[in-house]
Amino acid sequence: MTDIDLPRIMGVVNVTPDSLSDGGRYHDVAAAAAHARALHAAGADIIDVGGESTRPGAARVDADIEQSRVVPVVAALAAEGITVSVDTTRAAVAEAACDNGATIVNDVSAGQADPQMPRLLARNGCRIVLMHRRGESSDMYRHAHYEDVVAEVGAELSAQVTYMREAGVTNEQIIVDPGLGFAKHAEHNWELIARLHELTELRYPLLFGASRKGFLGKALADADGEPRPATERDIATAATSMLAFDAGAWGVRVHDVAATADMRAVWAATRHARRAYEARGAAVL
Ligand code: PMM
Repeated sequence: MTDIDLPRIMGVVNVTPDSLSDGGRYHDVAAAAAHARALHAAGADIIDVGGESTRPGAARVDADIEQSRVVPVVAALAAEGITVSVDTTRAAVAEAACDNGATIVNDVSAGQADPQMPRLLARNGCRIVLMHRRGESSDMYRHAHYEDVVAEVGAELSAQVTYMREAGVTNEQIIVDPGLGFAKHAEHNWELIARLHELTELRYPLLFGASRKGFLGKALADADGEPRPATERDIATAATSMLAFDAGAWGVRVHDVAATADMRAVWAATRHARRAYEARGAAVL
């Protein structure tokens, strides 16, 4: 079945020694590029290349180290016709990646970390993922206090959209992301999932990333309360991604692309059947 408006699968490639679930595995260019090709072959529409870990408590790496990790991988993949996003909060890294073929900048600070980011994007026309977070990775749980997490995430994303628009970034460039796990405790993540459709009212494409995150480990804890390890959270991840598709997400950012692609095939077939049924119903009426 071909369906041009299927939600996208963004496959994660962390070229870092210390990311949450795959740190260290793809720490050189050849290994990272090979992994990215495998994800693309498994059904990823976009490959998200990151060179700096964003896990809670992670220390920052130097900009030139980050750039030297991501740019060769971005260049290799883009040269093969693969759509590439670069997971960075730094305008210099984003610029180098876009100059080497990346077409999306995935900024987990939503443009807050680097004042040069909005102007760069206004100039080079790359799409931008504005992800919600509060504080930096090193201190984000201090800011995990919400009266109404969905309303506050929506309002804070809207403010970042305005900030970008004022610098000349166009509506068409913007993608928003609720930032599961970033300055959010488990109950906040679950409420965001339960009410995700409310964020589609922002009228920007919505990216959703629950892949292998800690709140899934907690939900899958064993009888002693020991959280499920990160690499054993992919079935739960696919379940959350399916909920995101149903809520109208534009795409999901995941580590296990093969499982997500299978899930998407099931979801698309079901949607096709629902639409066919509705069309039949309309004809009868
Ligand atoms: N999560 C991580 C990193 N980058 N980007 C977006 N847009 N959304 C996310 O939820 C997100 C992200 C952290 O996960 P990882 O360390 O497993 O890549």
